Amino acid sequence: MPYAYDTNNIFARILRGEIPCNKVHETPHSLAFRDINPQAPAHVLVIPKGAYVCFDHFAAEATEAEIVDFTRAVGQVCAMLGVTPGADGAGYRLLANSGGDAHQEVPHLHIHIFAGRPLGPMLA
Ligand code: IU
Repeated sequence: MPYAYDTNNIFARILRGEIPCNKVHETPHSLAFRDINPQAPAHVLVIPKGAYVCFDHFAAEATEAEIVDFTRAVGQVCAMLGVTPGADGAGYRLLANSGGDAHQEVPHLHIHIFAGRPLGPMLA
């Protein structure tokens, strides 16, 4: 089944500049900004600029340039936040809710980066 992308979802509107965001990083194919309802001291969302609903949509249809750019952007944000794993115990968690069972609220692919405190064991 083809993916139906809602061009009026909130992240599409952020990408069009219709709604402001607290930008952390931008690359040719990706944008990173602070989550408005942070669940950790550092909580950043990284989104592709392309119109992809969820992770499997992106994995199936994004160009290799988009995939490389997006992957690198996530890593760059982790480095910018100073949370890459090291001897000090720093680290981060990546999460991409996709679809109803995962409680995806915004139908534009976004990777959550959580960091800045011990995050505890993985939730099911
Ligand atoms: P989810 O993975 O789709 O459930 O997460 C959506 C996230 O988008 C959630 O953490 C919201 O706080 C966040 N968010 C935002 O940062 N800015 C917004 O304008 C809206 C939601 I609406």
